[in-house]
Amino acid sequence: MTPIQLFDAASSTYTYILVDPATREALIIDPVDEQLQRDLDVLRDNGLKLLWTVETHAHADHITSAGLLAEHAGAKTAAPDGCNIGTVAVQLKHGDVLRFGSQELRALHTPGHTAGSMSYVWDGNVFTGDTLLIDGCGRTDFQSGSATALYRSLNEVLFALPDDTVVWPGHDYHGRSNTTIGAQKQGNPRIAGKTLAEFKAIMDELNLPKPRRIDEAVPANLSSGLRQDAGGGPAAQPKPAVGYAGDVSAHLAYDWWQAGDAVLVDVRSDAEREWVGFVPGAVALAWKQWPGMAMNASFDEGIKAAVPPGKKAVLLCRSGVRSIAAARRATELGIEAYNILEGFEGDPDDNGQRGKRGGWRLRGLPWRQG
Ligand SMILES: N[C@@H](CCC(=O)N[C@@H](CS)C(=O)NCC(=O)O)C(=O)O
Ligand SMILES: [Fe+2]
Repeated sequence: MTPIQLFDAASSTYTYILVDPATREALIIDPVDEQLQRDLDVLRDNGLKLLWTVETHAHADHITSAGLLAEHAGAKTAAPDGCNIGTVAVQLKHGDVLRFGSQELRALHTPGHTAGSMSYVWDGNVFTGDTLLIDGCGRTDFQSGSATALYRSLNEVLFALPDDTVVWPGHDYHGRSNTTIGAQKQGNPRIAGKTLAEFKAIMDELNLPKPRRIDEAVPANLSSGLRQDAGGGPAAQPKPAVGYAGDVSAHLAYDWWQAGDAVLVDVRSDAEREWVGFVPGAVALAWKQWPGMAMNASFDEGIKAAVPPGKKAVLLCRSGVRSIAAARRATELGIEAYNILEGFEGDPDDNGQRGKRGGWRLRGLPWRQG
């Protein structure tokens, strides 16, 4: 079987969608935030249900859309255990298997580009991230990189796969799509036939410029690409957004609601409203339900019934992420839908605790508990 290979030209990143043909269940490897809409379109056009997002490592050159895909498509997130991506549902160890339909994706720990980097084997294919590139390999000069570890991962892990295994790299900077293990064993100019000392010398002399977006990308990728820009008082104007009407502060949303211009829709789960607190008078319409956080199949019907023509919808969730997904969906249904910034509980502070940095509750707007 062959994966769907997608390309982000700005970072030369390949994203892969793997499909189980019988069930249409799918998995995505290394999705890029700026390509979220493209990837959602591919999923919809092919009738796919996304079960997993998988990272090969914490990227330095682009931001993942894993967190957003979890919100928009209901996928679960997975990443290598050694990459410090604390937000994922599953921390993968060497040999772990992810299942979609009757398909299996097997994780191989291949450190070197970064200490946590993994490659993934699926049905005669291997997705090598930045461990093995076509006639190249990932750099080892930052982010816990090690030429010695990479030499071992290439020779002992990847080159131990059958020669006809198709190699799908994490990047290509010259427009090439794939190669095979046999071809790279034979002809990869950095590694084929090289001693460890020769390989280390080659890697030492690469002198590549630092990736342009490294300072922004690495921290964002450690939380699955979900960046929360907290702070800022009551905003007077909605901020324009892509795919929905805009972002509004909690105060502006409250003013519109009180004036009768907007319907306030709380898209958190029943459990969150019950235990954390709720806004009296808001429409309760979960985007996903606990336990399991499965998508609410009656969201479309519920939002159409809740928001009469001519009124705006202002959508509230815990932190302002699910409400973006819900606002995009409501927009597709023809509703003028806004996301409420910071959500009910706000952003985590330096101790990872919510409730102390922004949010409906902290900003003094009405709510109740129990
Ligand atoms: N120029 C690119 C970065 C290119 C780069 O450093 N790529 C990394 C992967 S994240 C690499 O390992 N490159 C190996 C190579 O080019 O040989 C950018 O600014 O984003
Ligand atoms: Fe990389």
